[in-house]
Amino acid sequence: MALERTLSIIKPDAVAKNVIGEIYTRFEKAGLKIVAAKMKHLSRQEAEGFYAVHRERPFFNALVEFMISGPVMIQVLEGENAIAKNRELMGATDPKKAEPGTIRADFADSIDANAVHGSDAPETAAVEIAYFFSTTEIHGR
Ligand code: RTP
Ligand code: MG
Repeated sequence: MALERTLSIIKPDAVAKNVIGEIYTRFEKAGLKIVAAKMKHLSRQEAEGFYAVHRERPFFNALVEFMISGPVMIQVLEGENAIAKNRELMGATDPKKAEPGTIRADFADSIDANAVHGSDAPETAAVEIAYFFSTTEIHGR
């Protein structure tokens, strides 16, 4: 297994629910290290750019509106197999389909307000990390 980095976002619904710490604990207990972090209220332009791959999808506008509805907590997670490990911790996109004990099963209310984002592949992880962090802001191995 390779040491990887992935981009994680705690979305506005979970920040509003005051569960940043509980979600961080899950990352840490799973062996994922938080090597960069910032809280940010995304502008519309930032949210649209971040989710540009979904621009043509019917849910794009709702997704952007939701992502700018309040502050988010953005972090880089580092660890063995970090991308897949984080996706496992997150659970399925639709919380109704998420495995019990996953972040989305426990904290998400709907497919739109689904608590967390996580990169889905090494290529997207690299792009998404660079979207929010400069190399000097990342304190990994
Ligand atoms: P994310 O990118 O946020 O980590 O979520 P994901 O990979 O599990 O899901 P993705 O397919 O990348 O979709 C991005 C976000 O768009 C919203 N979505 N809504 N109404 C719908 O059918 C629908 N499908 C996706 C979700 O909030 C999803 O997290
Ligand atoms: Mg995705």
